[in-house]
Amino acid sequence: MPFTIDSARGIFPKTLSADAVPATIARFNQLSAEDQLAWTWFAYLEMGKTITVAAPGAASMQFAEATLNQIRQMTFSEQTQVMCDLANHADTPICRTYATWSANIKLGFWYQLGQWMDQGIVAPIPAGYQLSANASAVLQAVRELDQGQQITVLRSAVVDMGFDPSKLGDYKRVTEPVVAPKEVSQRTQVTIEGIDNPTVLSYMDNLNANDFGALIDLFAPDAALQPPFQKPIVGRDAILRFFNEECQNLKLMPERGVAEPAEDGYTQVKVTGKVQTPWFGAAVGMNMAWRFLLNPKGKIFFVAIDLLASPKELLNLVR
Ligand code: ECH
Ligand code: GLY
Ligand code: GLY
Repeated sequence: MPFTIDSARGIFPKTLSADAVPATIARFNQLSAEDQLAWTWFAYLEMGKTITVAAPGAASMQFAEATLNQIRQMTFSEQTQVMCDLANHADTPICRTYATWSANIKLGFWYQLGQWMDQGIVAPIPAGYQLSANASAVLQAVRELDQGQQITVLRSAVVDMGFDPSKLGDYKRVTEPVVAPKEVSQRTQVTIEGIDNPTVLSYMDNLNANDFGALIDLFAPDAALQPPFQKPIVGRDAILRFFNEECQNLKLMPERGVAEPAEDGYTQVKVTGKVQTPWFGAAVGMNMAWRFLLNPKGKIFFVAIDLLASPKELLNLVR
């Protein structure tokens, strides 16, 4: 039987992804809006003791600027209301605007609010705020995660706030402009122990070079890409849009891998290594796996990107 996207998702089933991340997010989502905001504040402060956010590029701020200035003019109680509305997914103009933004713009927006909270320009979390017992337990849970897992929980807390985009109807997505691919002279080439497959190597190099045009050419027309803890994104148009909107300036540092024949002339490849996000740079190396299924023409039919349960998983290349 030929591969389907559904059956492809099951390649390398012994890969252990960080299930603690969706589990922690589910517990976070059960908290009240007040607790969610305070929880995020405490988690962010604690994380800040060991890692600092690299200042986001100016580009992401300009799209949120009007909303940020609007919030800046408000009274503390109005500001607190806006932040609670965002956590509550309320139907308000600001929550609707927020829903149109790309993940990176949402992160930049909260990064700015966090700085303003620090400076006393935006309503702080009240001094002496007592987290509920549940929220304290979720804070303890996040302390036990590795840094890559912690920033994944925080990212998802931010991305899921605001009005539900699927209820917006027709709308224009607000995203940062696409960066130009790196000059050929600025490009780097990965080497992966155990892997010489040209498609896999080009995937890494083109993503590192922000060359999404060359990258998408490596995919079959009916391909799918599955980001960590998400459903597959299906078809080249949707995958290219995802690359343009969410994948600029990532740094992929694959280390080792295994390639072997699969059914019907397909090839399955598993690679493990580290990934850095521009938000934290070299301060956080996320432990990742890529599980590729290449069709007989050598095009990517499926690739899953997994956040691994532990560094030990970097050495797990078994089927
Ligand atoms: C404050 C209190 C009030 C409430 C809130 C606050 C602000 C919170 C802030 C949080 C900032 C969080 C940040 C998180 C960034 C995380 C980034 C991550 C990136 C992961 C990327 C990966 C990429 C993998 C991929 C690969 C591929 O091969 C294909 C593409 C792709 C405190 C004010 C809310 C400010 C900045 C986790 C893993 C490798 C799948 C993308
Ligand atoms: N964390 C996966 C992504 O950047 O979409
Ligand atoms: N969406 C890009 C990043 O989080 O690194």
